[in-house]
Amino acid sequence: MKKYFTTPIYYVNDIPHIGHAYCTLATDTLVRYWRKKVGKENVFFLTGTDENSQKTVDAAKLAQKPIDQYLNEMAKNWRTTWEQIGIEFDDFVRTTEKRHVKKVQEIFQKIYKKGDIYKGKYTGLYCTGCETFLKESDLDLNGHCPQHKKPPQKIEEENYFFRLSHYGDRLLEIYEKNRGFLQPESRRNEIVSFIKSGLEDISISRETSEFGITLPIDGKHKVYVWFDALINYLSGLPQGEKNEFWDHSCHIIGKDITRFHCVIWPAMLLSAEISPVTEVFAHGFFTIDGQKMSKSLGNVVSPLTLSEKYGNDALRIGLLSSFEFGNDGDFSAANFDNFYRSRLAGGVGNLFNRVIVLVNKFLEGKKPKKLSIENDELRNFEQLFEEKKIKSAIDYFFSVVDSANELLNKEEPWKLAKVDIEAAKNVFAILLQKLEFLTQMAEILLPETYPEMRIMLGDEECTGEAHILFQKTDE
Ligand code: ME8
Repeated sequence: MKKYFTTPIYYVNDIPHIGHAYCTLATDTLVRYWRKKVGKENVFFLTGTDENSQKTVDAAKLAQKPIDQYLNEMAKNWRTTWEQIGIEFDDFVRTTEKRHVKKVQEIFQKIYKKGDIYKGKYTGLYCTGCETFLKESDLDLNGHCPQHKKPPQKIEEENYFFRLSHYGDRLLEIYEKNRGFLQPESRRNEIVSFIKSGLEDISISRETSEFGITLPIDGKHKVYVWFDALINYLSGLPQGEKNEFWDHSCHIIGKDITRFHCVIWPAMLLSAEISPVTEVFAHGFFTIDGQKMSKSLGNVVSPLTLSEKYGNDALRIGLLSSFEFGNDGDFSAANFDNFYRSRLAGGVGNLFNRVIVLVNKFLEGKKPKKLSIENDELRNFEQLFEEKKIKSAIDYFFSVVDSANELLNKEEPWKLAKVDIEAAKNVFAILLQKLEFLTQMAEILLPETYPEMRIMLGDEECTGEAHILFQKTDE
């Protein structure tokens, strides 16, 4: 079985914040689940950067840097941030790379030959924040883009268009045949009714762009950033659509970019006669203390700040346990800190330390007879992962931590060992079994703590040395 996972390729006009980290960590966690299940070589994980957009050009000007230098620095920043927080991608694609430019031109030519690209005049309202044209009806009461709170630019230019309007029925057929094409279900319903309301052709080139991939049929035009960016999913996979991974693709994205991924992208693929993507999962957005994360509010949180203070595993599991994958939610520094203290340091860390210290003390580290793990327990966890219910899988993990801590407090094996060593051994056997189970789940949920848990659990015969898994942080 093969699995191909992707994240959005992020704009490089700014550095990563925890919204981007949330999506990338969620994808990395799903990837880890599948790597463990079907083998590392059967999973391909792609991420990268979206560089050919007007906002990048503007950001480079603001930073007073030549565009190439700016792009190289920013792409490196994104890549190393992901490496620092423990993301294990198989490839990182940049839309300024040759392999990408070549693929965009190839796909463009295919769609052009099919007769799905034509030249026309366009008058419209362009928002550089969204990198898309907006309709009058999309604007707020002030005539501003509702997301970016800025007036869009009025643009009149000659553009090339893609005949998206021809693909409504075939897109609906995809939704009909493949129930899982877009998840969660609520997003699917939104997009299906959007398609049913009738699709318009879209502009896919810009005459005025200063930067980007030149149209192979007209040197004056640059390929529109979204038409260009979506193709990363093919250019970043060796041999693109010919790679067997392609037929097992899953795009993880935020709900803000579903129309691009679930209407335009499959239509482009249909036109280029490439089989459509298998699955798209659109996750929700979170606010910070109830407010939208934005530079102007000054509440943007860097994933590196959290990982430096609490560690990569805390960042991962803390973000992913805040709300169910697919829903919207909120993030607050106070809740995060509380989660670290009570669930990680006080919960998992304390449990491992207590059990191993006790077994080392009362049984001289010799493991009592091994109890095997119930298959049902593992299957529950796997089921949640297959449904991408990451938060529920984390809750399940902590329910095992809690039940182990309760058992420890109830049975008090340190007292029992003094009066009935056989009874104490039984309690320790159950506790060690629970620790083993938690360690297996931690390989996916807490990948940097996992090796330390293994060391504490020791080998078949004996436990290892006890130590603190989650250090106390400064106030
Ligand atoms: O849209 N909560 O890139 P982008 C959760 N380049 N997730 C959030 C978030 C928040 N508050 N803010 C951002 C682009 N995200 C295009 C993509 S793909 C072919 C091109 C996440 O840098 C979420 O996953 O604006 C969202 O979809 C993504 O960042 C947008 O990143």
